[in-house]
Amino acid sequence: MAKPQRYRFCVGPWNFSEGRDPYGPETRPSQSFDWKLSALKELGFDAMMFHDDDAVPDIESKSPAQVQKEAKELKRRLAGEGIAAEMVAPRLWFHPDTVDGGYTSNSPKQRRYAIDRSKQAIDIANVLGTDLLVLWLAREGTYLREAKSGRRSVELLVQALDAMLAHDPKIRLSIEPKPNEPMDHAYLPTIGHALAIAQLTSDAARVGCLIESAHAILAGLDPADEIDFAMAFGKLWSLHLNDQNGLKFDQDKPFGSANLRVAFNQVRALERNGYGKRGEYVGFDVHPFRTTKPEHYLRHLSNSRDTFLRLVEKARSYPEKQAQALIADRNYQDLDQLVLNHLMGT
Ligand code: GLO
Ligand code: MG
Repeated sequence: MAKPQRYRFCVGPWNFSEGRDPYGPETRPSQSFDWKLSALKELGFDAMMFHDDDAVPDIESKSPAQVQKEAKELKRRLAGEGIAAEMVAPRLWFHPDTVDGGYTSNSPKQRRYAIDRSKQAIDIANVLGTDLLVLWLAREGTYLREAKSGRRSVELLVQALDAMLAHDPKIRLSIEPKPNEPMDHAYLPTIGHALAIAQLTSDAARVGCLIESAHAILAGLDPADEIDFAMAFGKLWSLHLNDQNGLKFDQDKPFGSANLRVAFNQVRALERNGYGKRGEYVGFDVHPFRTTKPEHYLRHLSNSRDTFLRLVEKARSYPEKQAQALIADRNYQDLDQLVLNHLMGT
């Protein structure tokens, strides 16, 4: 039998967040990058995920030479701590030139900005020793249908992806779809859309995806099915596990917090597809609840990992034979209860 997978974990600096929401300010002090890095290490996580401006703060005001220099310094720091960089993601939703989206902006100048910034993020990824560029296409959509052409937007997205693929023959692009927020509708709302657009690019083999549990749930989909779908194509290169209580704002709750059974099924899907065997990390895109006190700053991270590992045990001890007998008998009634009993530990 194949050896069971030992998972490796990562989070990003933005997951140590301060509690600000559209209705109120921070509830915890912000922490320095050094603090976050040592917290991540203390927790026993293996890697950090980076936005381009997490890697090089105030990136917009710095020359390409300065950006390279600071990326190299960061690489040395990470190597010294034994922490890997899992991916780099261009932050294409903050700058004034991305107010109408990045790659699908109606302004040619703004589209150029988005592509140039993405190429620079690829250069940073190279310095940090990762071949993974994550694209959360935050504002690639519309607030109103008539503002952009959906067809033209697909073409613009393909042009942008092609420009990134041409910039570096080794880089892999991992699209992180989300159906809404901040936009009314996004152009690539699901994994199916991400993998379909890959086929229109100049090198489909280097365009894959990142699944975030909450984003799948916001699209009305089961994240476990999204995992199976992406992995049937060999295209799940990164993962943002978290949880989401239905069709609300993006909640980024701890993994398993809203629906333990949905979390269990995601872990089962990862296990049956061998996630991690090709070096993929399990990321948690989770945030502390706004009420979380500073002294409990890290609990959402350790709790998410604990739940994940408990569910790995549950997936490995699942009564497969009994389940198969019930499936053969089309006794889904008792199959349902078998799963609940297994999760409840009876
Ligand atoms: C927001 C996204 C966001 C991305 C991150 C990395 O909904 O989940 O947190 O994962 O910017 O690209
Ligand atoms: Mg995410």
